[in-house]
Amino acid sequence: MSYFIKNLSGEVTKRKPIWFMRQAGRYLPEYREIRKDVPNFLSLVYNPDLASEVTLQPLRRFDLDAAILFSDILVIPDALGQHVRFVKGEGPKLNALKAKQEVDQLIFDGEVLMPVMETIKKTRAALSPDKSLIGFAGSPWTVACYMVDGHGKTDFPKARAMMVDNPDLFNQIINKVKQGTIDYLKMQVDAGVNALQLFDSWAGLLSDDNFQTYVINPTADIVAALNAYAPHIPIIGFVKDSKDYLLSYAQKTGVNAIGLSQDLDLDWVNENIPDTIPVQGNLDPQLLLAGGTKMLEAAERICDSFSHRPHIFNLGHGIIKETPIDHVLELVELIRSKEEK
Ligand code: 1CP
Repeated sequence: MSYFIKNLSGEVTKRKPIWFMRQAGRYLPEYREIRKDVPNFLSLVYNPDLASEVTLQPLRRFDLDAAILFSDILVIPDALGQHVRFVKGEGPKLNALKAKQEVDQLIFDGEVLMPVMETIKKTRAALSPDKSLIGFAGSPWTVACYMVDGHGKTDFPKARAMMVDNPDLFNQIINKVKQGTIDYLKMQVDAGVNALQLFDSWAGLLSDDNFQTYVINPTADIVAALNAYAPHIPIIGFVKDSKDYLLSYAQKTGVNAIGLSQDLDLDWVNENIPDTIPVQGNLDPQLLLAGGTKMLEAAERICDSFSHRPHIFNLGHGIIKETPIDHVLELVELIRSKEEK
């Protein structure tokens, strides 16, 4: 069993598993080289040869324990028939959902996602057995934010308004995303992923009852469905900026491990999240961008604080695209050097 899976299963190991959110992407020149020749982002995601190559790129440079499938959380609206495009410099654009008639027309078509399954098969075949392949999806709340607002880089006012003004319609969207996500993750398991991560990047916009209804409940349903289908596949839940609800999320959703965003104080985590729950994180991506002593000291503190509990080293959010590769090398070297002590 790989060190990554061991830690997700609750074991503490001498070698600390490490991978980075957004480890494939624009900070790597070899990614930019491939990206410049494809007309749009989704045509890269749906090209198994290129997507598999991009998934493997970070593992050629760095001594990482896991590769994360190169795809995006917005393939779910795409497979539901909501047109998704990525505009250069602006990010994702969708035709924002407003009317019930538009929502009624959303029907999940797994065929759209078959190229992603090819990517998983190719990548798994190319990886050595000690390296894990992580599949993923967005959580229904975070994906619904893009479907209702139509773009990112906002705090999703339309989604939050629909949640209040038209809860029936909003629930219909959440349920369609949830069911599509369950089907998609089962397909990923069949294609060969070793673990799954659910990204709830915008969970921090919700509180109290809404956090329970739109973050915890749909996540619990997804986890229950996947556990029934593939009990051996661990699931990591990453809820960003949700400190007040993190323990409740960890206990009520049934995820095997929780991803920690960088706002969480290490002592707070040890005092509030039981040691039996594996954690993943949480170096500030800004420190990786800056590099040097501050980065190394912060990384040491994370390793030391979590040395007694199952822990996977990661960032608190994705790698920033201006990050120098040397900083990533230096960080991985530090984590590896600590194992020899
Ligand atoms: O043209 C490009 O190269 C686009 C940049 C890019 C990349 C590299 C996008 C567009 N998506 C991805 C890949 C991706 N996205 C991965 C796999 C690669 C890896 O991690 O190594 C993953 C796991 C995601 C997940 C994702 N997409 C999230 C959740 C994690 C997070 O960052 O909070 C979200 C919110 C998205 C939406 C999305 N896709 C792309 C962009 C620019 C965005 C954010 C839009 C916004 O709200 O500003």
